[in-house]
Amino acid sequence: MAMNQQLVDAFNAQIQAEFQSAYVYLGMAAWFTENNLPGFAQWMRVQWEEETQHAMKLFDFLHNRGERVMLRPLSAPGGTYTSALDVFEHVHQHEQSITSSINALYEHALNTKDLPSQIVLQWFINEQVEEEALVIEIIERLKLVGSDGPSIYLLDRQMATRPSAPQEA
Ligand code: OFO
Repeated sequence: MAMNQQLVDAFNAQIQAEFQSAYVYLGMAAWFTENNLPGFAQWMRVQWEEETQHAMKLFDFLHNRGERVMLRPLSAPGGTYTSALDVFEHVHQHEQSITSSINALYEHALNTKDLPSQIVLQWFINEQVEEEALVIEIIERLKLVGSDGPSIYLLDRQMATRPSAPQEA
């Protein structure tokens, strides 16, 4: 069954938002590399991969529904941060805005009674809960270690152990 055109447009906007997230996190990976925190940089590269997979999940969904993917331009990610904590506070804000856009998209799918869209978006709703919780946990750890060099070093080594994004997003 064909999708409502406004819903298709909103999916395309979400594809852009997911690619934009990937780009923002890649910018943060560069910042961490430049600031001698390779473990955090690795964590951000995995996040970049995950966001790309999120975009592709929506991309494939539109195609499977016989709809058109319309890729939109991305903007340059911000690039100046004052600390690892500052970076993760930006991540938290960013994820909160993504959560709002996913929730709005889900409401749109409900209003148009599009059941397959509702199902694919339920996966994203759960994912956002997990992502926000993970980011808050990192923020709390960063607050705990403060500016203690040896603790930041250990945390950086721990961040490096984040496994690559699973292929099945
Ligand atoms: Fe960071 O989350 Fe995508 O959806």
